[in-house]
Amino acid sequence: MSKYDNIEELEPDWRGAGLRIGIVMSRFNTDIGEGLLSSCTATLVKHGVRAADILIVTVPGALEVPLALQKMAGSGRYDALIALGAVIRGETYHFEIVSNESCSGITAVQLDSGVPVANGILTTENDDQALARMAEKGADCAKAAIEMANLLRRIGNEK
Ligand code: INI
Repeated sequence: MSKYDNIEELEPDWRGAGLRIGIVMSRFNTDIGEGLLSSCTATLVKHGVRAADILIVTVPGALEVPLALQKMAGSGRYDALIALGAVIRGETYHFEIVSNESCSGITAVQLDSGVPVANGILTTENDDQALARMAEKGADCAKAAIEMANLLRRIGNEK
């Protein structure tokens, strides 16, 4: 039950067995993307997701991520999706446009489709900040995707 008397609470469930996960990675900052991807896939597998149930696709940049996610969400084949990439301020004059448009597109996909999308597009001032954050961010996204897939299966089927 829960720590609140007589009130049911759905606890986070990080068991990944049987879940089908799609990952879209931006290749724009490949080293960061690969770092995000390796910690993300390792965490998915550690939590029980089968390698055969994961599909990785790559796109040129963060602005292409939402469209690939939208196509995957519409296929009905995935319980959750994960967006990975990095937008680095030092490398672009249109940092705000790329990061904001990518982020709002990713949010739109999950709200329009009902398929959860974990957002692992890092937005940083420089390479060093992205390198420092990539391992934790990739793992966080793996756990968020599993948790949200399990949560959405349970909401509406309580008790
Ligand atoms: N794409 C990124 O993923 N990260 C960036 O830092 C970046 N910068 O710096 O511009 C970036 N731009 C490319 C963009 O996402 C598109 O691929 C491009 O505009 C073609 O549509």
